[in-house]
Amino acid sequence: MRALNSSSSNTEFTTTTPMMFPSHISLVKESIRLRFSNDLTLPPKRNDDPDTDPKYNVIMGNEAGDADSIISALGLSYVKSLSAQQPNPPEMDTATSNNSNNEVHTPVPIVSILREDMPLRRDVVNLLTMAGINIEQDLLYLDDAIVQSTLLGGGVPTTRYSDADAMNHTIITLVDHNKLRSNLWHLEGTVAEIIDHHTDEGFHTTTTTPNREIAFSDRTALVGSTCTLVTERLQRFYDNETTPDPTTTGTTTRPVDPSLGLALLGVILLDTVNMCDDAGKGTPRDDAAIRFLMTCTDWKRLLEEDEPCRVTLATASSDGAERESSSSLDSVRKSIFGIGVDNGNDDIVPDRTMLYNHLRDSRSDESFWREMSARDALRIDYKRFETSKLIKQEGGIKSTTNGAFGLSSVLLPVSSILAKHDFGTTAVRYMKETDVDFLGLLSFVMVSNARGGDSAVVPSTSPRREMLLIGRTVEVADMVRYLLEDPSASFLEIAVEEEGAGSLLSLDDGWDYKWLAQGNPKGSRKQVAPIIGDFFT
Ligand SMILES: [Mn+2]
Repeated sequence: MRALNSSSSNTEFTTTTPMMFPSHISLVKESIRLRFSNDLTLPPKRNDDPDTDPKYNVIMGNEAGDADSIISALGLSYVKSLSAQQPNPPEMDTATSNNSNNEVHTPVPIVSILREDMPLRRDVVNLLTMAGINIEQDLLYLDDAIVQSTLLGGGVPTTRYSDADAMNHTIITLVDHNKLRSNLWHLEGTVAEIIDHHTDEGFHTTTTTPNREIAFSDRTALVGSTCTLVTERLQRFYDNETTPDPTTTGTTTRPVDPSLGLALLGVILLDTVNMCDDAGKGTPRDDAAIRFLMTCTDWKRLLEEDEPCRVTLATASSDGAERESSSSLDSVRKSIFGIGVDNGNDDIVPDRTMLYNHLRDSRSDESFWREMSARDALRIDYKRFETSKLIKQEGGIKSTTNGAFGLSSVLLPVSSILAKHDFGTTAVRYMKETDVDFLGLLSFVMVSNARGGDSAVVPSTSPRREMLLIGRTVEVADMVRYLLEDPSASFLEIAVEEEGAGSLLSLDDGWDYKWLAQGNPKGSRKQVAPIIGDFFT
């Protein structure tokens, strides 16, 4: 029984024809499920040769688990599996390829959030569904039993291996962050690769170039999206893969799988605000990645009736509740690809503004955010940061901060957040739950500049950022002074929001809040987090 499963899972990963992206993703999950659900019931086998057992490379994004974190992990897994299928180029044959890191660890992407939180990520759900991936069946989530007990439990089942062997069987690749979250810190020694665009927190220093790619320098992200870094790897793979085409005198490159192309493109557009200059997120590297995906993806295949992804699109949500969204996705897909419009049939390319608008709207849908509970608004895009300072001494007053703070990104104006039922109590409870003494809400909304309702005129919009700080009274006052006066914070152009002067939020004694306007819309959490972190150190 075991031999059968073992050999079948081996052949699944050595196929020579590149699989579709959705098939790859669901097959990885299925093979993990088959392997571990059977093995868990088996008695220990002393004579197993650990070298013949599969080794895993768990690829995971950050704990906020936005579209970039989730899809860069899935995409990197596929790109890695493509590369592993390639034989060594001749000049790098056995004599010179002595890189022991080439040992094959099967990439296993996991969604770095709780399974129950996925429906809150409406942009991710829509994008993955359009790409033909079933978010309930095809994906492994952080809190799945199999992930907790095996992949992130220190390795494979301990009945079968010593701890050391188990560690050797699982390595971790961090995408879209560069420090393993604290509740997985026991796996710190297994982090083998980092692909990220946040400020380098200086951990896991055994990872070195090319296994440590952190595209961030001088308080600036060099790419707007980790998916751009994944796309660059995909492009390098295709650059190397160009093969002679016997039917012509030139060479041909297999086009990019359309499900992968759509997923990566969607995230890069979201993260760069469709390369909008005012938002200041996109860089030339993002632009190049967008152009590569637009031109080198086999878009036509996404629309062919008999393709697996096409079928999935029609049947992804067979369980009633989501059936309606499936058919509305179908019409979205039509608008993005201009189906029904005779465009010569040869140059089917997604309308990137349509794609961006659809994803942005599904994420920032105002009624969705307005109806969301205070707790969900806090946790939908939350990150916790730790600083080295555990006790802060200020003017002789010993504050009780533990130096950890949380930042929630929200897509509602602060005024709407404050109006949520029981927001103050909920926020303080959430701070205790996540063990932080200081919480920042970072609000980002697009405000319309257009006056009047002339539908022929495309309304212009501009980004607006605000902050809401909650913490101990002394801490909040010090933080506000620091943000207003310290030169390192000046580029954020912080001002006190006068509207918040009154008592809009009732907090317990010793707690306070402050509502701030941020003049510079380009300061996102990536810029704000290091500044607030500096305050505590
Ligand atoms: Mn990112």
